[in-house]
Amino acid sequence: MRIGIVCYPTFGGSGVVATELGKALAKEGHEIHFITYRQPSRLDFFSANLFYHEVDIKSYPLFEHAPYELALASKMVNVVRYEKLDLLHVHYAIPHASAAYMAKQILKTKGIHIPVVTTLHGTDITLVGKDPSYEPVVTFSINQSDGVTAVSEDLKKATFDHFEIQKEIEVIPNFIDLERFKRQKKEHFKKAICPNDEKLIVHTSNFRKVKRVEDVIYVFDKLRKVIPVKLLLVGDGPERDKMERLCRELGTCEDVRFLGKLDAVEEVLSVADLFVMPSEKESFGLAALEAMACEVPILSSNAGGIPELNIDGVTGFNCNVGDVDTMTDRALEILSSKNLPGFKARALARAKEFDVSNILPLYESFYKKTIENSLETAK
Ligand code: GMT
Repeated sequence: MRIGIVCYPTFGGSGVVATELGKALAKEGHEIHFITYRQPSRLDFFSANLFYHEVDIKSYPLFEHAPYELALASKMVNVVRYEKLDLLHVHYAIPHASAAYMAKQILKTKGIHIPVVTTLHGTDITLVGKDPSYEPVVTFSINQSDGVTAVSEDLKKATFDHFEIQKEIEVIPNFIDLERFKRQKKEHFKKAICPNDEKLIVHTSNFRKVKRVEDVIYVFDKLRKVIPVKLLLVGDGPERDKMERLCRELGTCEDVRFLGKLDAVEEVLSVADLFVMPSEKESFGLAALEAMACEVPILSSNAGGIPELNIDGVTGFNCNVGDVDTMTDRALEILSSKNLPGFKARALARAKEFDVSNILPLYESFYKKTIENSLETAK
């Protein structure tokens, strides 16, 4: 198939899933055309089946906000037309699903039919999408998509709860490349961070409010009063300064390191003993899956779709959002030398269920079904 993939080319989960999906599809022989405003961060190599089309967002003194959606829709029209695409797959509803709708209508006037698949990732539904300033467009463009997928059962339910959706939604979970995400021998790195064999806690995120990074720090602060521990915080975002201040207030700075955005996050995960994801909302929790693939148990909140991934008492624990006391108790349970090896092994076993080789065929058959159904409807 010739597939156009539209996504945010950032470190965010939806961009990562879209990029990895495109790469995996290309390996299977499909021709993949990325349509984004910047080269996606994990797409910096040559492959015969991968193409990149940059959305050129022209500004003009009259515009206070450059019209991204129009530039994107125009680019989609041209790529579908000249590259003869079979399908457009847009990731994150805002504004990608409505731009795809516009492109589809323009192409129709040229006698070209293009089926559109929209994948809902999380905040496009649970936070931004349901805001009254976007809701009508989000509802309309989901209903106009030829196929809709969501990354968890919980996100599917939230979509039906918050929007008037007449479409079926297929759940296709996030996936992981176990070739890349696996525990590597990085003993020298572990020794440098934990010279006295401390347990290593890791959190990775985009430091948005919804991630509740402060809970990671509060849990860590309680833990370090009981056992020797160190904390690595990977990623960057709006809450980072506040979190650095909190560490200073709590006096934890000497045991905490902020590493910023990292490409090779698997190297850090390879030396971790516990991954903490206390999010307020989280449709799936790709970062937790990456940790599990590196044999790291998960201490998480029970928000959104996280419990569909992190099995309570098996691969880690799920606690109520903000309940840092219970989180600390659970962390101690996981980190005890009696329990830790079992949690690590079960985290890996669970991650294997989400291997890309299991999930890719779900997307391929969804594409085929969507193309067939949309051709029927277009007749
Ligand atoms: O994690 C983020 O905030 C980024 C966000 C995105 O849309 O880029 O991630 C969402 O999509 C990921 C991939 O499907 C999911 O694994 C994350 O759980 C989800 N984030 C939230 O729901 C907050």
